[in-house]
Amino acid sequence: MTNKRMLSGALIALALLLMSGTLVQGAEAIGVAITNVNFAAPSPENENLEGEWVEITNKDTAPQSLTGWTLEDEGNHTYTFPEFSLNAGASVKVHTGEGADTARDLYWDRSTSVWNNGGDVATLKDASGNIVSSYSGGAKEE
Ligand SMILES: [Ca+2]
Repeated sequence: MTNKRMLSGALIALALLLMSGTLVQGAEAIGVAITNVNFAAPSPENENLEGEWVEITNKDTAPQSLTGWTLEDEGNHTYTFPEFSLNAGASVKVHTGEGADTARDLYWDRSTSVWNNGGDVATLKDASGNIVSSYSGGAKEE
């Protein structure tokens, strides 16, 4: 093996090392995503706000703390997660209305709708304000 070949081999090894480092760093955030939404609760919407929700799923193999994470709409309504851990493979729904929080259901405790039935974007951010996932939905096809 020539010195030149050894050098290029070393560079490739270094590049692979850097790439895998990037993947590991981002893995925590990649595992959690908004997987479904229901922006339109049954009418009259403000009396059925438990039916308006955003579903978040942890696709990772380890539990993920969502404590201090936020969920926002396009109109800057912001829900901040309480102390909460989402188990590996589990989903949780964030309901707009009032209720008692459980492992599968969290409640924003609002008395008015957040998500626009005609189309809205839900954005999930971690406790540092980094965007983890966003989901566009609600627009009805005519
Ligand atoms: Ca709505």
